[in-house]
Amino acid sequence: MIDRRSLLLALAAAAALLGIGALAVVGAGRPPAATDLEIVVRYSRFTPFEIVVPVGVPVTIRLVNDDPIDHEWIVGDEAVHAVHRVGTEPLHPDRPTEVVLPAMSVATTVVTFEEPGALRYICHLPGHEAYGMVGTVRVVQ
Ligand SMILES: [Cu+2]
Repeated sequence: MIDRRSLLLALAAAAALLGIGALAVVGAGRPPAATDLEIVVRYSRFTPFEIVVPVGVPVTIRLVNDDPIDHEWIVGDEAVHAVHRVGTEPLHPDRPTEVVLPAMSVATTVVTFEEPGALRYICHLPGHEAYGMVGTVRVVQ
């Protein structure tokens, strides 16, 4: 019979192998740039946490909040996020890059990313960014 310590060691080894496997898959190449995609919020996380989009083309993003609490999806550069971290706007006006996501709701936005590079999408409701509600948009040629 296998003792508890051996079992834990075996589980740790299996987890390490799975981690290496996941990294290998990520390293195998990014998905192609998409103009129509979906981001799901569940347990205060964005899935996927990285999207790849083409520069200069309208991108339709369906935002699905599967949580029983409100969230928001704000995409931009560091300057945009710096403002929102201290922002006092209770509700954002209609901007394609700033979407309010009430509990258990779906919203669709269309954004044209004008420059190649990396932006982030973050939920700036109190504590959510620190918890990990952060993702990356890679805008590619
Ligand atoms: Cu949130």
